[in-house]
Amino acid sequence: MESTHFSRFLFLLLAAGILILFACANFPTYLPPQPSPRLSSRCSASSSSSSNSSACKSRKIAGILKQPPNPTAESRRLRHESATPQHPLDPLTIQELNKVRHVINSHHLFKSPSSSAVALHTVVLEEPPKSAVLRWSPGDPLPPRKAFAIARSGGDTLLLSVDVASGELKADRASDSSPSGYPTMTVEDMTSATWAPFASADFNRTVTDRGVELSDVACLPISLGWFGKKEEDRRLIKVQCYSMKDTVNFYMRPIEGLTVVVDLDSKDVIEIVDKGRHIPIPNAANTDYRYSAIKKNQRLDLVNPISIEQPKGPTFTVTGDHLVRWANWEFHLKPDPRAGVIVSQARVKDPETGEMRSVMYKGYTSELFVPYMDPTDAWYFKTYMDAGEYGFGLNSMPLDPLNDCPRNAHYMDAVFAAGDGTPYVRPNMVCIFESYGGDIGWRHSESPITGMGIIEARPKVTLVARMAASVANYDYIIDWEFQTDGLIRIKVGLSGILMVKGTSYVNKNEVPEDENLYGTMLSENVIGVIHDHYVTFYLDMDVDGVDNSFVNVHIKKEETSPEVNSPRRSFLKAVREVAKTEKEAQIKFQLYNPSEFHVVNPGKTTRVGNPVGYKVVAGGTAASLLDHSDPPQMRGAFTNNQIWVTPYNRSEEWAGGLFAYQNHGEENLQVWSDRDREIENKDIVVWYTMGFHHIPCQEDFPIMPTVSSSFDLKPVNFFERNPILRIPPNVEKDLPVCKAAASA
Ligand SMILES: *[C@@H]1O[C@H](CO)[C@@H](O)[C@H](O)[C@H]1NC(C)=O
Ligand SMILES: *[C@@H]1O[C@H](CO)[C@@H](O)[C@H](O)[C@H]1NC(C)=O
Ligand SMILES: *[C@@H]1O[C@H](CO)[C@@H](O)[C@H](O)[C@H]1NC(C)=O
Ligand SMILES: [Cu+2]
Repeated sequence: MESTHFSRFLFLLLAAGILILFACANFPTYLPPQPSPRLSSRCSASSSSSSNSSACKSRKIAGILKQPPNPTAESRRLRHESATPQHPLDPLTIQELNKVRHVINSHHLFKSPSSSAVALHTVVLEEPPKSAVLRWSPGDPLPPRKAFAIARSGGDTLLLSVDVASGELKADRASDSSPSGYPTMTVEDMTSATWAPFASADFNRTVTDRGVELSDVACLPISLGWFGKKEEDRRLIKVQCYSMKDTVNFYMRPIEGLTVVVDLDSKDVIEIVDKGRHIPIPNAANTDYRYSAIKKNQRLDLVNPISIEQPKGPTFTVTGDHLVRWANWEFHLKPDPRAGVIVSQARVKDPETGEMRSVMYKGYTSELFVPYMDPTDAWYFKTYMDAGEYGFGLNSMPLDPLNDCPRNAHYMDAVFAAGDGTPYVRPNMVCIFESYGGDIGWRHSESPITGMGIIEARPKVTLVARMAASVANYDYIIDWEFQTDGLIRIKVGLSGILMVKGTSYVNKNEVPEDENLYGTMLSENVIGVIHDHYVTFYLDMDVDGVDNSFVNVHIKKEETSPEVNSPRRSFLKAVREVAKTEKEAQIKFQLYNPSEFHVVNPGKTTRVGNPVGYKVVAGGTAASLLDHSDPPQMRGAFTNNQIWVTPYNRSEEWAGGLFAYQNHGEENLQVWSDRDREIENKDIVVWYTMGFHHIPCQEDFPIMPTVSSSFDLKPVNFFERNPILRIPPNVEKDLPVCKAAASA
């Protein structure tokens, strides 16, 4: 019985880690598009009166792939094992990670016979200095390859820099630079934490007293933030458990009020609190979300199958696994265990000169902050930082072809290091695809009054790079979408499963008027607790060069002056104010005192004299309303403004601090920005926070339909004119005829 329990549960957790590493091979390996002419004509309109859906399908696959679409696990492994870096920013390869692991393990710092094995919380490329990357061009030798690692050994946290070629290792004690906090948990930390409670007879007894068989218990590792003395000087975690009897969706069956405090280093159970004995465990009915579990006669077939066809194959190429070129864009894309994905050196082609012009040096999800709004014992500490505490990339699972990404997608694997430094492959972590949702790129038609008969319209096709993280219950989808008109849209989708609270109530009408549920009744005995989500992006903008300025373009009402002699009493004008120092760029959005936020290159102007720029355009968002002295908000202080601008500094990458875990809030974006350094005509970094207030509703049960929001980086006087003026319209003859099988 025990072994069933552990194996079932281990699978859930290690799905995040090691077990499936080489096991998931059912996906195509990408190669640059070289459509075979013979095959591609089979489904083109001119000769395809006999085409049918299967003809389209076989052609399309042939257009994307040169190699068989299903590499074996073995061929995937061999490909990664022989990979060599091609670009200064390419992630560490399997060979490099093995070398680094060997250097660390054989270093005298970690070889003391008494010390327990060193745990590696991070092993990633230490990116070369920005100037070296900017100087590099294809064909040049790569700058020296280095690894940055965070190691814990004997209770100390060390920052390591390892030169891959020479094996030279430099170490710094983390406490010298960061007063508090611990590194991102390893997958092994999370796994061992969920095992730890079972070492306690008291825990076992409490669970069985609640009527749950030990073989049905699934536990989650919950970061506990920092609230004072209790969370200081030792690395801790709180473990809460669920019943997975009769459902895979154990999140809907909380053993409410049971919290086990575990020491993450020793794995000792420190405290067991059970304040929920009177609360029943919610029923399993209607909680399963798997299609295979839906009875055949209850399945909903609402829409016909759909996909997009690319008769000439995809337009993009991926060189050396990470350099993406599409239409007028070029950028470097790589998975990262903490950030998820990192987009670097995004450059767009100027249609007038053909020159590739720099837009952004580096962009990624720097931190997430998810505070729950329930101050009671089993909930107050739930104030997650999913990147710094859990690893946004570590928790990104393989994408599901056809459903997570369309059929024309290319997949990129991640190579990460486990807690002992062993490299592993996370297949299909990122997908890249061209997207056409039927939108319009630009259009105009002339009314018949003119007699001109003009109708001009262009389709909008974009390129999307996508990842999806499943941080325990919750799923985050991050899209970087590039448009041919120069716009970059960064989109966040929330889906997955709510973290719910058990209650003895089965209906709202039983709840006394003065009782606060801290959320919404979603089902019998289930409350969806109110919470926020904040996602903070690091955007090192290099608009047409490294030195940029941040301009607040105030939109102000002006009263018409009498000299103008106009019947109008007021109008709007744009007042440009260049931010000289960081504090002038701490931005809170205001609907009745609006601004545009431009990043300009003051050294470059257009033909008619405007500074070239990109603007940050907010989408739907939310601001944190928590008290600034509330401990979670002190740690999450990077959400105190929606936009910040800091001078580029290699040590300032993670908005919640390098060591976000149990950090006291003394090292984060707020603290850096309050130094009020100069930012005018300098290499600057823009930080944008997108927020959501989430008041759960019944539709979120048992799994949430995706909610999304986005923001844009949009060219503003960057180009001399509409950069896609000269693109062609779609015409029927270029497109395949794919009839539904039934009507063929
Ligand atoms: C559809 O195309 C396939 C492949 O070309 C062919 O084998 C099949 O007979 C066609 N079916 C119909 C209904 O045309
Ligand atoms: C608690 O239960 C688990 C699972 O049945 C078992 O493996 C473990 O030994 C038990 N712990 C104690 C202290 O009895
Ligand atoms: C760079 O950042 C670190 C960490 O915030 C800080 O100690 C250092 O003073 C910064 N350097 C400059 C030049 O601002
Ligand atoms: Cu939510």
